[in-house]
Amino acid sequence: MTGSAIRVGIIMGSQSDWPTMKEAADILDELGIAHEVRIVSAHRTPDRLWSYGKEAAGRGLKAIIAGAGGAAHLPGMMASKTRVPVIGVPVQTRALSGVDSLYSIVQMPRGFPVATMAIGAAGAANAGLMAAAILANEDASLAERLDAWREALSASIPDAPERD
Ligand code: RP5
Repeated sequence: MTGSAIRVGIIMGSQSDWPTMKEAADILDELGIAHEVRIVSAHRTPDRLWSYGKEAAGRGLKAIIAGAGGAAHLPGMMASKTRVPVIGVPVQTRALSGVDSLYSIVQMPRGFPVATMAIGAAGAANAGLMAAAILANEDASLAERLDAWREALSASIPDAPERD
């Protein structure tokens, strides 16, 4: 979803992160939250990272979802450049299963927090929901949609497991 009132930025270090980060975009689509999706790499495009962070608040972004894998400095570097809340998604890697990504993102020094999600697809989906929760504080209509989304999820859980 794109448009003039973009409220959430989804950024990722590489095209290879997209299958994971799509989970966040799908949640934002489901909840009707205008967002943009960009490749911004801490290592490969540092100038792009800097200008994105510098302009984020002025552009009206309310949350930034940042996903990266391996030496995943993107969320932390973005948090250092903007006061817009940054939600970090550790992308699952082949070599170390995403533990490297998680540790790179979660261990921020005092002063520059990153809200770190779980490794992989569940973390990306939860990042979308976390951004929605932040926005819902100031948006009654979105709050209703988010409550309904949560109720539907609860209703989809059976009382007991199927036994074979
Ligand atoms: C990181 O390196 C990206 O976030 C990605 O998860 C990882 C591997 O990137 P590619 O080599 O697949 O482009 O910067």
